[in-house]
Amino acid sequence: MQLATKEPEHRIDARGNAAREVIGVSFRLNNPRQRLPYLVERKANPVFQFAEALWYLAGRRDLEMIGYYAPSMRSYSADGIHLGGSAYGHTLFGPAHKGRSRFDLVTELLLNEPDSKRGYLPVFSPAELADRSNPDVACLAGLHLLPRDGHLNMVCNMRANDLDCGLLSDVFSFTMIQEYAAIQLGLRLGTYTHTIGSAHVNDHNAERVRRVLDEAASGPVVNFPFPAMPLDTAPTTIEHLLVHEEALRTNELRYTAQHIQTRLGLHPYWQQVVLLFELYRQIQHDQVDTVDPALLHALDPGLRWLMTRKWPACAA
Ligand code: 5HM
Repeated sequence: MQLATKEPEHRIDARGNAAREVIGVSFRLNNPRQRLPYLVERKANPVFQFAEALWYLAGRRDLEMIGYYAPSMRSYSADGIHLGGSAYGHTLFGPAHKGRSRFDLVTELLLNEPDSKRGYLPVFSPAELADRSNPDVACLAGLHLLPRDGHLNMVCNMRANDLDCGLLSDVFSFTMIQEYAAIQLGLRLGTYTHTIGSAHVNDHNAERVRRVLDEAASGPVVNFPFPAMPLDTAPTTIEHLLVHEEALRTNELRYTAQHIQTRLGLHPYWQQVVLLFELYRQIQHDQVDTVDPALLHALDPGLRWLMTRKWPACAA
């Protein structure tokens, strides 16, 4: 990050975005579960992070769901209904060969030969370049799953990454996909390696990035342990969660913390996500000045820390 702001290798202006760039950047997370930064200058939005991860895991590409959590994504949709290349879950979990997805093919391969080097999930497709006006060309080239010594390691290859806007949510969602894949393969979570071709910061974000870096460097660093995804997480878990997600997104239902904790039949890990969706429903649909404090109280301390900083109605 420091490189792209203080000592850029290049100045680029692709598609009207003036940016500073460094070519060929990579880093590794030894504990990919610690996927969220706790910084006041770069307020992560856990509601969006979980919504995006679930949208991917469910193989979706509809703007209706993801646009509710990130209205800015509407501008990436060519038809106002679907996302294109950035609907990574649709590419990974949708049918690819005789009704089986890329994810199915790779997990079947790795169950039979864990040492394989072939467990690659390609995402970027050359066909995306055929239309010069395509607003949404996949930034993710592919994800490489490498089971070794009982752990599932993953290498992520990105053709391009916006270090201010894209990186945070990409690392969150891809490590969630990694953890989900580890569970399906009966493995423990290994390392996560992120590689970027064009690592850049848009000029209009450079000042904020400088403030984020100053905060990270000056400390004290706030951190909260992120719990492990339950080992029984399966496609049906994602479907079940998304039934509640939709009911809250469309304002058809409203939940109390107690209802979420006692009536939905969800593991406490996933209850946290429904608590976030209900909080967001209160902010978006009820437009409350202050959210229900019982919901905030029921959140894990790390998620509460982020929500109270991100949303004024949670801080009141
Ligand atoms: O012109 P281009 O298609 O490269 O612009 C896409 C921009 O979105 C780039 O700045 C890219 O780095 C950023 N991006 C990202 O960082 C986009 C997506 C969605 O595919 C992403 N991460 N996941």
